[in-house]
Amino acid sequence: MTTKDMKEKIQQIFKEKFGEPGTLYASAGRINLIGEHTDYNGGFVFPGAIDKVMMAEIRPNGLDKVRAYSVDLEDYAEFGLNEEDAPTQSWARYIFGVCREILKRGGQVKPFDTVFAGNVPLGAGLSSSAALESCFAFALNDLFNGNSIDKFELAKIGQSTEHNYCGVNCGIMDQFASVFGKKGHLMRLDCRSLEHEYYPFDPEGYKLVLVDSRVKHELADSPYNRRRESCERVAKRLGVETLRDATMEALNAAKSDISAEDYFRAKFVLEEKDRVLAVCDALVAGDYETVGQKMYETHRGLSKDYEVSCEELDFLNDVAKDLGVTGSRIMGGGFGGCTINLVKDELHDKFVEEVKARFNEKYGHEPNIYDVVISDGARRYEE
Ligand code: GAF
Repeated sequence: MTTKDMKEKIQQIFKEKFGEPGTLYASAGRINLIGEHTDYNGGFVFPGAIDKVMMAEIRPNGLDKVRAYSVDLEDYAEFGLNEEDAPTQSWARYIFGVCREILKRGGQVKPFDTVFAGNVPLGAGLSSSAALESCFAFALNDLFNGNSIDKFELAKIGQSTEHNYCGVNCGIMDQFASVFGKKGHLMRLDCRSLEHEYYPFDPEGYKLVLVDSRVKHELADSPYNRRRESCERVAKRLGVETLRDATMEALNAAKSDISAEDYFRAKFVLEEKDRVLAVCDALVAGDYETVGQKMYETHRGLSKDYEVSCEELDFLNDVAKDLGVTGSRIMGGGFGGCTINLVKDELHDKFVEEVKARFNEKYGHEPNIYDVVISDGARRYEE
């Protein structure tokens, strides 16, 4: 659905259910050019917000409960704002979690009515959940707190919602990208200090293409949390706070004390940390061949050492390589979802056609293809 159609649908349903109009807010899904599973290790990532959003219309209702309607799921929930009022529907827990995390920080939230929807594909690794959290964190800050909560804290409110209400022990990348996203720019984010630098991204002669395997990835209760535990065990063994401060020499010296599995997890993270920095230099130099080569290296590491790929994603990566695509890799947490591909303009149409046909032949359905437009993050939606 286009964002404009979605907005109209939300407004129509809000009017039917709750009467007087509220205020519209939106926040974006994200891509990540490179730097996967580095965020919770204190490393670097290179994300940007995209033109697919979660959008909500919201109005304080003067009642003692929040009334929320999900357009996409056609489901309604009501809940109070105390800890014991947690709703049962998992989608409503994202909204409840954001309210609770604001209240825990001494902020204000009063009951409200809301209708929301999204065109960020669910389970595709584009962070629809972070977009939802960031949309509500931004909105409730605007409506009830005079925007006194800074944007760093808004991103942390989304992240804590995942940890405390949704069972995903994620890093900060997705929420940060969704809150801080800037049109036409990727950002290099240091996940330890949260220092970030915007990089204009409009690679002349290339396109970014997402190929969605349609294998649904679900991070809650998934091996995602176990990957993080592996990293934390190794960091502890090496006597550092996070793997950001570890070196390959130290890891190799401790190899005999670490399980083979944990060793390969940590090895991937240390290599990925260096790859992000190499990609930043390559981007500044306009050297997209190096960017692409690093993307392939990331895919190999995520598949063989970090083991967060699946057959379909490896197949997509092989097809990209075979067709001469400059760079291709799994994007996001893994276990399904999309590959991100850096494709020369002249190869774009052939790539899309071939990847659809070959995937269809093998798996009996075509992958979804999304062209990427780097856009703004959380905002009042006034377009
Ligand atoms: C998911 C998580 F939510 C992020 O924090 C990050 O770890 C990512 O997987 C992998 O880079 O999107």
